Amino acid sequence: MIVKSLEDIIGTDDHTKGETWESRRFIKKSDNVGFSLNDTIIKEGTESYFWYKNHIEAVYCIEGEGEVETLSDGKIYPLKPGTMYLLNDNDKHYLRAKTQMRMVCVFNPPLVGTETHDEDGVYPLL
Ligand code: 9YT
Repeated sequence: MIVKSLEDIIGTDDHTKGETWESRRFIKKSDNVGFSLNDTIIKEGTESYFWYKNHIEAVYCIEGEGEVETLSDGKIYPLKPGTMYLLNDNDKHYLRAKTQMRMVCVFNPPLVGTETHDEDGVYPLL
């Protein structure tokens, strides 16, 4: 069994930072369980464009408020603690944080842990 706390991760190599977010990597590809799990902060007042064309991501909001918009149809879904979205069509999307949001993110295939978005909002398949 593997047991970790947020304080074990903060400030280590498993604490990855992007322009609008930071992510604490709890479970990574090296754990060999078929998915990864992150505790992610989305900064207040930011808009991010993401496209996980190589991954399926489930996102569960546990703190804060914002919205996610799917580019294909322009639909906007409000986000608040207790709301989950699943990008099951590798959906291109905008994520907007009205206040700082905290999200639990699960990826399949699992992240190696060092991924950050390229200019297309994509994570490489590592
Ligand atoms: C919700 C979202 O996609 N945030 C960007 C960071 C990513 N989820 C990650 O690497 O944890």
